[in-house]
Amino acid sequence: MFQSLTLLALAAVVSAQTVWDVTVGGAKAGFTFSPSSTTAKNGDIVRFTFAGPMGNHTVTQSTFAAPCTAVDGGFDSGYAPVGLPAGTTTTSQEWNVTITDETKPIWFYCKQALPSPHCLMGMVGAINPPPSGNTIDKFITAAKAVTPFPPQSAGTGPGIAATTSGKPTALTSSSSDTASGTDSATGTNTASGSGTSPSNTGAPGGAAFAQTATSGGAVAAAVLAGVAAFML
Ligand SMILES: [Cu+2]
Repeated sequence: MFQSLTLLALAAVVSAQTVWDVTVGGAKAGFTFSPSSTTAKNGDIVRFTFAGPMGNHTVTQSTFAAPCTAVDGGFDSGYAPVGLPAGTTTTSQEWNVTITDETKPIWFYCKQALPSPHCLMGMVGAINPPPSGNTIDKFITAAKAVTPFPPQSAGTGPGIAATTSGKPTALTSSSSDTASGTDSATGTNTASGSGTSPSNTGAPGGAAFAQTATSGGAVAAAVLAGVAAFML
């Protein structure tokens, strides 16, 4: 146990990869991405958690000019049902976007049309939007002004300025290994609302290591020193 946590800590230190959490829908957030705007560097992961129940949303890449239309070559999570339609799993799902060009704004929306188009309710978001000009606030306003809701198609992928993890995956105990590594590296579990996943409960050490991912070289060095001491 300790050794695997140590390896995870080392991986976090070496990659310096940051995971940014965005909640998709859910009881608290409603028809929104929360937060709606994220700033992320190349190699960083934006982890979308389809929170439920209930909801059935998408994360679909669009453009500033056409907020509610899938852009050619853009990413598309596809629908991630959480308790909706009835009978589907009520387990939250997660889906990762990895940034490949931090200089380009990434605009996205939810293409769900029921009970009424989520995009027109302002269910849109951005990664690395400019602080002035085409801002996230203007994007949200533009989405709400789209009329009529355009016909929807699947994104053709793989993503513009980003790549994805494939299809959304349910947060289950059997699939927690990878997530566990990510969680330990970033310490963003509490913010994501996924605290019930097994990956969080088994690793009191994870919280300690989490700080190494965000607080810089001194702590990283301390961890390495600790590892060295452990190996002696
Ligand atoms: Cu939606």
